[in-house]
Amino acid sequence: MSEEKRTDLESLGEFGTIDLLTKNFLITRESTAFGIGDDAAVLERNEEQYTLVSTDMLVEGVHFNLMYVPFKHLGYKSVAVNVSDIAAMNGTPEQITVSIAVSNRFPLEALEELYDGIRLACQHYKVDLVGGDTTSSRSGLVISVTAIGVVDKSKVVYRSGAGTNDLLVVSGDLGAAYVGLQVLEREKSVFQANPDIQPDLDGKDYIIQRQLKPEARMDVIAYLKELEVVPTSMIDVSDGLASEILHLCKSSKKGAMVYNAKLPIDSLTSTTALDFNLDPVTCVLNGGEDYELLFTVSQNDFDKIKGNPHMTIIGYMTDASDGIYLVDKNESLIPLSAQGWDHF
Ligand code: TPP
Repeated sequence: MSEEKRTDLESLGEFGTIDLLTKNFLITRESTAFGIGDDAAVLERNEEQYTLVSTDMLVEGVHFNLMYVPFKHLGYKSVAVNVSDIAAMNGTPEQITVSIAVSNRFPLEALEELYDGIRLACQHYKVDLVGGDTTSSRSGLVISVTAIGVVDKSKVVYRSGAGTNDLLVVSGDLGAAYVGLQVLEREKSVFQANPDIQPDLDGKDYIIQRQLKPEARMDVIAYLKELEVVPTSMIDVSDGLASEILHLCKSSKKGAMVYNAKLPIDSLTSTTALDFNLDPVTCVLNGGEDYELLFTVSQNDFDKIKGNPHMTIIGYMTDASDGIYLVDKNESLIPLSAQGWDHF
């Protein structure tokens, strides 16, 4: 590689880099129903069902800091974030493979704890561990999980199906994981000095829990099924709400109107954000790691969704030409841009 041909990864960003690296790969097999560009790949399985495949990697120093992340939680989280991608396709996870690159600075006991967490998540999400790889690392710990799932062909949900006027809905509450991370980062010197102290900070447990032990919202997939609602589009919220809304709009070729006042924020998230001089809405839009589901439903489903304690209508989809806006408390329109988590 010559010196003149260097392109800066930071200027491309995570998604620009993926687009560039994969642009020359064509889909050649009929069994590939959908390849790169959604939460999971979609593969032919039988007449009624697709197989879903998704991979996510957790890297020490990038995704976690072992000063305050217990190995058991790390194992659980590495499975949960992958199951979340299967959920985002309206699917059911069935199997995982786990690959780790590990330095010999870790004792076997630490890895046993990691796998305890993986096993707990396997039990919770009813998935089987069916393979993987173990190798050494000269630097940090890397955990790569692949999740395999199944979905009825008539029920698969892509990012691209949102229609104009569809309602924009999000599960649970947002911003907690990011604010939890701020608390853990602030307290990390305490954990470093006292390895016996576990992160469990008085009164701040909920947000700490959301950072250390996120759950994939398989329960929301079940609620939607009970309500007989099939979303028109869906994505999980890993990089921050703003980034995910932009993904849905881009894939569906739509605009959106999102109401700040409707964003679901837990009161502990708000008060702790303010303690850090952070705007809670900014934590929601740009924080990340909530692993909630963001989806669109037809206006006809309004009565089924409205008032449901597990989901909140935060706006609606518009034509692409109308743009993507946040409506603030003074009814001003602010163009939505993603300043969320980007790996480069
Ligand atoms: N630094 C540390 C030490 N810990 C953290 N939890 C973060 C930063 C915050 N963080 C790590 S990954 C991430 C965020 C906000 C975004 C989600 O991860 P990604 O791998 O992009 O998930 P994907 O979109 O691939 O599902």
